[in-house]
Amino acid sequence: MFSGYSNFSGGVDTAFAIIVGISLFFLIGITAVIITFIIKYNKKNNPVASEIEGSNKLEIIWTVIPLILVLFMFWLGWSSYIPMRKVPADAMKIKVTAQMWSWRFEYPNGKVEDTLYVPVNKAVVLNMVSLDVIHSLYIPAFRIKEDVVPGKAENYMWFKSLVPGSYDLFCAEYCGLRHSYMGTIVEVVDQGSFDKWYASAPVKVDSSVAAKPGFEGKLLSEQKGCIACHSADGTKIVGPSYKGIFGHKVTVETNGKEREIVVDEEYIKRSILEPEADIVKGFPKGAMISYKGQLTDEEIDKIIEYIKTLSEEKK
Ligand code: HEC
Ligand SMILES: [Cu+2]
Repeated sequence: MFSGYSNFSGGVDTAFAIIVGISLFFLIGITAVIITFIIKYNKKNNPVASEIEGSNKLEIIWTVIPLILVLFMFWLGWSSYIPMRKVPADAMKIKVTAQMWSWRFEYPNGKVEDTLYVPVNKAVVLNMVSLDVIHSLYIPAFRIKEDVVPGKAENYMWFKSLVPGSYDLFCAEYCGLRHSYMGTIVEVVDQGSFDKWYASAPVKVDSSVAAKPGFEGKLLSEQKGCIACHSADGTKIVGPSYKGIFGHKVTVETNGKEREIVVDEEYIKRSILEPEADIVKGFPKGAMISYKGQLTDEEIDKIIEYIKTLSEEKK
């Protein structure tokens, strides 16, 4: 009935249109009956109340027909849902990591991106994990959505895109303060461009930029999603800004007691690995999760170097 942008859009749109059609039919039909009865049985047209006996025939009709209709609607949904759970064996596997408030896509060759690149007309399966709360990956144009439940082993969905272009990808599960920022793009490209992109170096870095101190730490902050909560310009988002903290005093709560501490390498490292150890005054406990196992010591050092550069101009 419809074609659309993915192999599933047709089935979903058809089911939607048919169900809306049936609902409209009954909305109009029932309204018409109500109006007819209001006119037919009002005081003027029907001064003496009429007693109407029940009718078995009518009751059977209005039970059986809707029963068949709802079973038909169920079948419509079910038959377009089942193929969504059957992943073709040759589907390209992409690992998706959801985190407050970003998406990360990892390809079989190790390439990592925050935009989902897929070749047109090729089956793609997204194997999804969440590092914190429940997120939900939603691509409206493809008519697919699947929750990403933390701790659940198998969150997956698959699709085949049909038309090259850029499509919105959203998080459809309210997941906190910056939930609305948790969106990105699906880029559907032809196989040739995809192969070229796939073979290119994972991160394109201009060496003159890379040489600047803190550059790699900045990149890591973006890739790991720290920037969702920590700004570099003094703005308070969910956590304190990185700007000007290094070498300065901060009031934290440790084991329920307030104390002042100077921000140094050790403190930053502890803040990243054990965010619950020292809670910065005025910020919520438990908002930041531990990055133990997600960042190597070397990467933490790079982030520290980056945070240091944000304090230099202040001194
Ligand atoms: C979900 C939001 C969130 C994310 C993501 C997040 N943090 Fe935090 N962070 C916080 C909050 C809230 C605090 C303040 C409470 C506390 O100390 O635990 C904090 C505190 C900190 C502090 C101490 C800051 C200070 O002023 O003393 C550092 C350093 C830090 N985070 C680094 C990081 C790094 C590096 C990452 C990424 C690897 C990261 N954070 C990701 C929310 C977040
Ligand atoms: Cu989310």
